[in-house]
Formats: sequence, C-alpha cells, structure tokens
Amino acid sequence: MILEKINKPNDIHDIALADFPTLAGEIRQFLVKSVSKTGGHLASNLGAVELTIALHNVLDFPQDKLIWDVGHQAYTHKILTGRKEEFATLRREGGLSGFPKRKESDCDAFDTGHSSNSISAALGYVRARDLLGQKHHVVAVIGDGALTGGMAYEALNNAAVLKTNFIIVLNDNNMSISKNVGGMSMYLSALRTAQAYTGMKLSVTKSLEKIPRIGIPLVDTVRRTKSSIKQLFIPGMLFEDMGLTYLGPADGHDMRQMMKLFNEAKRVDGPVVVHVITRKGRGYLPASTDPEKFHGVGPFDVATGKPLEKKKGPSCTEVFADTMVELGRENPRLVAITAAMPDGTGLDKFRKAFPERFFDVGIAEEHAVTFAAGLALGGLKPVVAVYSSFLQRSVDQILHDVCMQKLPVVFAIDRAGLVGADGETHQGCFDLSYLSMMPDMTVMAPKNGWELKEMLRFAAEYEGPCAIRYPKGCACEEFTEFQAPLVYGKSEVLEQGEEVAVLAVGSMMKTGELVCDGLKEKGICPTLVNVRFVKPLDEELLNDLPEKHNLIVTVEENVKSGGFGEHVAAYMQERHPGCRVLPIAIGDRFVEHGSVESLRARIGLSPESILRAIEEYGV
Ligand SMILES: Cc1ncc(C[n+]2csc(CCOP(=O)(O)OP(=O)(O)O)c2C)c(N)n1
Repeated sequence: MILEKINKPNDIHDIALADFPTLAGEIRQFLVKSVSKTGGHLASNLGAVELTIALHNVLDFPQDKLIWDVGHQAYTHKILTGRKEEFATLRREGGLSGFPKRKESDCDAFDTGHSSNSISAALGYVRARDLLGQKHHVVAVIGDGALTGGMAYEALNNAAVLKTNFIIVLNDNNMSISKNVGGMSMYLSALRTAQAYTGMKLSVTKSLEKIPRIGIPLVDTVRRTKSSIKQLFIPGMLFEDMGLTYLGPADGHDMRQMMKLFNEAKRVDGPVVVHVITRKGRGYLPASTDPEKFHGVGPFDVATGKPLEKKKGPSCTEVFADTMVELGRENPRLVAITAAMPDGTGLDKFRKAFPERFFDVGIAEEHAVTFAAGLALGGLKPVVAVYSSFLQRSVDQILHDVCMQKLPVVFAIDRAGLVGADGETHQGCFDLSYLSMMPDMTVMAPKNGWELKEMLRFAAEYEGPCAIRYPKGCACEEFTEFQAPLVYGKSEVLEQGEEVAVLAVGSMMKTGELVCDGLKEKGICPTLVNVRFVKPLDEELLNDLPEKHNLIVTVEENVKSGGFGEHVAAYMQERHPGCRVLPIAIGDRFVEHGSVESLRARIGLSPESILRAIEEYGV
C-alpha cells in the first residue's frame, strides 16, 4: 500500500510519480470506507483527490499556505498531512473535524465552513508575506459553486492589482450542491467545452506567430479584440481582462497535467487562476451518478450506496416543503428563493410545482435577501429559505433592505439551533440574537410540525418582515393535543402552575417539559409555556407571571447574548424587579462538532443540567 507511506506532511514528496495513480485509488477507497461509517461530505472529496495530490506535490507544508473554500473537500489534504488514523473519529465529539481547523494541524491555514471567502483570506496571507519579506506560496482552492458568492468577486477585484505570486485554483465540477447556476457557471461551461480545442488553440496561435512580420502583431490584435473570436484563441479572457493570468482548463484527474500548470503558476509574478475540471463523486458509482445525494451523507452501505440509518418521522424541512406547495397553490404571488440549497431547504418541491416562481440565486445569501426585498416591493410575497448559520451573511441586508422598509419578506430559517456533526461553522445559534435586535422584525419558533405549518400560513399573510426558525431533523411529533390558534405576539401556556415558570423556545419545548417533570418530582408545580413569538415579547404573559411565580426560567437553543432570555430578563428587571429570571442558553462560546444530544449536555442545555442550574440558582 502506497498510502501506508503517508504518515506526516510532505511524505508525498518521497512517493514516485508513477505511484500517484495507485495512491489516488487507495485514498478513494479509504474515503468511501471511512465516510460510509462516520458520514460526511463524500462527493466533493472524491472529486478532489488528484487535485490535492498534485497540489501537495508542488507545495511544502506548513510553509506554503493552502486555503480550501468551504473546506468540505479537504479530506485528502487531512490524509496527506498525517491525519489518516483519526478518520474513524470524523465529525464525532472530540474527533477530527469535517472542515479545516488550524488547531488540528499547522497545515490548515484557515478555518472554513462558509463559502466564498477563500480568496480574501489567501490574499491577506499574500500581502502579509510580501510585507514581511517572506517567500512561500499561497494557494486558494475555490469551487465553481463557491465562485457564485459575492465575496469571491470582491477578492478577485482586489487581487487583480497584485504584482506578486498568488495562485487561485478553480475546482470546477459544474456542481454546487445541486447543479450550479448563473452567468459565471455558463461562462465556465463555455471554457470547459473549449477544453478539447485547447491544443488546437495553442497550435493556431503558434502557427499564426510564425507568419513573418504580421504573425505576432496579428496574435496581439486577436488578444485585444473585443469579440468572441478572441475566446477561441485565449481561454479565460474574463480573468485575463481583469488582470489575472488564466491557466487551463486542465483535466483535474490528470496529475501530471495539473502539476505542470501549478509549477507554471508558481513562476507568475501576479495572481493566477488555474482552472481544473473535476468530476464530483469520481470513482464511486453511487456518488458519481447522484453527486447531490452524496454531497453530505450519513453512514451508508458501500455496496449499494443506501443509507444505513432509518428515517424516523417527517423533518421540519419536509413540513416546510409541503406547506410551501400548499401556500403556492393558494397564493399565485408567493415566490421562493434559495441560495444554492434547493434540496437542503426542501424548496425543490416548490420548484417542481411552480418553476417560474422559484429562484436559486447561487451561494449568495446577501443578494438573496435584497433580491427578496425587490420582489416584495414589486408586488410579490417572497419566502427566503435558508440555513440559520448561512443567514449570518445577510445581517445588513435584512436590517437595511428589509426591516428598515418594513417589507413583507418571510425568512424560513432551517437548521436553527445545534446541528451537530458539521460543528461550529454550521451551528445555528445566533439567529435569535441578530434578528431580535432589528426593529419591525417578527421572530417565531414552532414547538412541532403542526405549529411550523401554522406559522408559515400566518407568515404568508403577515405584512411585515417575519422569521420562523426551526431545527434540523425530525419535526417534533409531540404536544399534538395543544393546538391553540396562533395569535400575533402571544405565547401558548401548556401547563398552568406556580412558583417556577419555564418558557421554552421552539426546539427546546421537549426539554422544557422534562425540566417541569423534574421540578414536579421535587414538589414544585411549574408553569410550562410555549413561547411561539420570540419577538415581540408576550408582555401580557410576562406581566401576569410575577403574581404566582418567583422564578422565570427561559430555555432556548441560541447564544445567551441578545437571545430571548436576555430580553425577558431586561423586561422583568424594568417592570417587575422582584421577579427573578434565569436565562438558559448557549454561553459565550462556539460549539464544536458532536451529536446534538451530547453537545446539549456538555453546554448546559440538557434537562439534567437545567435542573441543576435551577437548584443552584434557588427557587
Ligand atoms: C455561505 C454558505 N452558504 C451555503 C453553504 C452550503 N454549501 C456547502 S458546499 C456548497 C456547494 C459548494 O460548491 P462548490 O464550491 O462548487 O464545491 P463542490 O461541492 O462542488 O466541490 C454549499 C452551497 C455554505 N457552506 N456556505
């Protein structure tokens, strides 16, 4: 096994070039076997095996800096930098992260998880290198999907004026998670189809150059011509015109070809884009035939590619997806927007039903939100479906473009709260804070699938900015006996008691109930409230509580700072200073990867730890 010889960074330099294809095959087998047990991002990693080997061959670690955009495709990089043995712990608590982590290895130059920032970070490294008189190479690897994100263009624009070496590898597999979208994607497709003619282009240019006297000026003229025939001679003109050298397109599974281009790129005094064409899921049939399904997977059977975990009940995503189709039928003005996640958000159902009312804008959350603002002003009812952590990208757009104009945009926020295995970049635990601070925003959190549907129906009619946040995984199927009609700004009292009132937000409802059970065992008869509206606060309820209660415990899967509990505490401090409030929320920290259940226990969100906190605080 060649792979056995890879145990630390740069071991690849001792492997004969002739053995590289065997090594690539062994890494693929290792990845499939390993991810089939732990789950993880498979298709992107299978597509980037040769690319990573080629890069490691021409770079030296940790001196050279390699920044992976999103970072979900960095498994081979982890293997080649001595972390092979830790793959059994991938994405488990205390184990190997699914993304690059500086604290895991000094060969990981930047922690990533959110898309389209690699060129910015790498450019920072380049400027620092130059100012400090250092000589290493800096490489950003960005996918064609990530290249739909605005930050990538801001960085390219900034990089274009650089006079020193900076390598940007464009890993183009024609896919985001789903099929890639938009004008850049179309442009890259044109470059890809030109690939077969690259040899011809070069030889045409060379032949023209040989024509005495007029040859070289002719080639120069063609280079400068502002017409598409230029494209025939020089691929990548868009980048070239911006001031970046374009090399490629290269076959991203041909390591010799790539290494030649990377070595060439290292000699350029300026920014270079090396365009490589890869195939997502390559080498494992189930993944190459359905790369979307194998983008991120749970444990699966290697022989069939079928998932090993049985599906439990319907997920919140499915409830959202079905409700959107119902609402779309009822209201022809309802439109849906996703930032490159039609499948993850469930909007693919809406797309099938109403293709002309569905918009995939690429990995462009900022644009998605302001685009929705325009749609609303144009007379439509937009629903932006997005994961909580990715919506962080759009805080100013929500505030400045939506809330300030009180526009009726609905934010359907999936993966809110802890998401588990993807770790700190993906935990959705800030949305209640950044949404609650915005004037005119309404924020809801459903206790179960029924309520999510009700909230969506409510939001579809509501005439201002409004957000519904719901968790990853199965929609809670409990509390079905509680179906009080949804009233704006009102919470739902599930159990009336005294002494302690537990106010639980959405995904923490079950935990709230278990806390109440624990209190009952101690002889306390608590009140249990389903908060429903995080904003506005249900002031009527809060004003009534002090009469029979001396402690309010709020429970939410969000950071404490700026969360529901802090707002309740501030309100009570002002209006009812005698009533004590214990906000249970995520502390001032980032929460790493692990199962949601064990993470909750570790950070004080399990029923047991909440009961302990109440005891310590004193009833
Ligand atoms: C800001 C942000 N939005 C959405 C995502 C979810 N996401 C992860 S990978 C991915 C697709 C990336 O496509 P590409 O860069 O082409 O890489 P590939 O998976 O095709 O290798 C998306 C949308 C993200 N990581 N960050």
